[in-house]
Amino acid sequence: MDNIYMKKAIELAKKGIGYVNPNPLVGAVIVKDNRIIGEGYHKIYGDYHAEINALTSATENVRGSTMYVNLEPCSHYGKTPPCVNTIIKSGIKKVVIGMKDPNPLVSGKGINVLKNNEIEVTTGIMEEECKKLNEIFLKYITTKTPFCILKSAMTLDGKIATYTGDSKWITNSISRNYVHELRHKVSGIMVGIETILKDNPFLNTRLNNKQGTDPVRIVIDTKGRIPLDSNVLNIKSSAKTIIATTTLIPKDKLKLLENIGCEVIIAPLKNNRVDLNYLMKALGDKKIDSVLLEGGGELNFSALEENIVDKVNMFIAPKIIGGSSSKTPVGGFGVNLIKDSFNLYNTKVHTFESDVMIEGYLKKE
Ligand code: AOF
Ligand code: ZN
Repeated sequence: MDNIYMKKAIELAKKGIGYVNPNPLVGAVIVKDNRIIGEGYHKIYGDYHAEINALTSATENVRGSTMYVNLEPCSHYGKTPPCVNTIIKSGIKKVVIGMKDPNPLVSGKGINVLKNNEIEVTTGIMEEECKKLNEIFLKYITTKTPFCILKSAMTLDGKIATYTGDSKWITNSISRNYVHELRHKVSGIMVGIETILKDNPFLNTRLNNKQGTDPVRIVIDTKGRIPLDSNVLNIKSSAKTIIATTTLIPKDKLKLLENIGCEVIIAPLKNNRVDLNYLMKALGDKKIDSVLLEGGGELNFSALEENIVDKVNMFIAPKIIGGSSSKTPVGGFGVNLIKDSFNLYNTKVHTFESDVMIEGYLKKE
C-alpha cells in the first residue's frame, strides 16, 4: 500500500513541472482507514508547500492519519513557515517519506523534528523514483549550478542536417512535442551562436495540449556576433534572453544588446571560448536550476569536455541522408581513443512511434 500512495504523491508532484523551478516537485497524500482524505502538490514557485495544500484539502479531520510525501517535509523558515510544525499541530500520526531533502537547510532535520514529536516516520519508499523525479533539484540545491541536459536529434546515419544544411525535420511530431515538454520543464535553453546564425530559432515552448513556460534563452556568443534582428532577441516571451560572451564583444554591440533588454554575461575566455564552468555558476546565481543544451556540435563537444553535462537525450530517426560533410550531433576535435569516450550510465530507451530516444547520465550513480 505504501507504494500505491507514494506513486500518487509522485503523480501529484509532476503537476508542478515547469512552474516551481528552482524548487522541488512535491506531492502529498493523506490517508485514513485506507482512504485518501486529502491531497496536494507544490503548484507554483514561492507558494504553499505540498504538505500544506494536502492538509488544507482534507475532507475530514486528519487526526490519526498518515501523510505520504515524496520529499522530507521542511523544518526551516523560508518563503513559508516549516511544514513540520503544521504537520505536528494537525495530529497526523505517521509520515511516509520518499527521500531525504538534499537541501542543507533541511537534510534530516525535518525527519528528526517529526520523530521528536512522537510522529512515526518511514523513509526511502520508492526512493529511486523520487530521486529521479527531482534530479534537477538534487543537483542544483547541492552545487548551485544548473542540471544540464544535452539534447540532439540525428538520422540513423548520425547526421543532424543534410549537406545543404536542411534539418526540418529529422524527428517526428511526437518526438518534437516531447522536446517542447523538456523546454517547459527546464529554466534555461542554451545554444551556440552558429545555431542562431544558421537556423534563427525562437527557442520558446510550443506544446500541443497546453500553454507552456518559456525557458530563459542563453546564447553562447564569444565575439558578440548575434544579429539584432535574430528571433531570440525579438520574440514576445515572459522569459528573457541572456547573451554569454567575453571581452571580445565590441563595446558598442554590448550597449546595443543591453539597450534592447538583453542580459549580457561577460565570462572569462577558456581556449578562446566562453568558459562554460564559469557560465554555469553565473546561471546558478540567477536561480537557473536546469539548462537544456540544444547544441550545435561545437558547443556540445565543449560542454562534454568541460564536464558540464549531466544527462543526454539523443533522438534517432529512421532516415538515412548521407553526405561526408553533413554535420553530426557532437563535433569539435573529438577524443583520441575509444577509452576516452564520454560514457553514458543508467541508459534507457524510449520510443516515439518509429523514432528512438536514448537517455543516459554522464556520471555513475
Ligand atoms: C517547495 N515545495 O512542497 C516543499 C519544499 O523557498 P521556500 O521557502 O518555498 O522553501 C523551499 C524549500 O523547502 C525547498 O528547497 C525544500 O528544501 C523544502 N520543501 N519546497 O518549494 C514543497 N515540500
Ligand atoms: Zn515545507
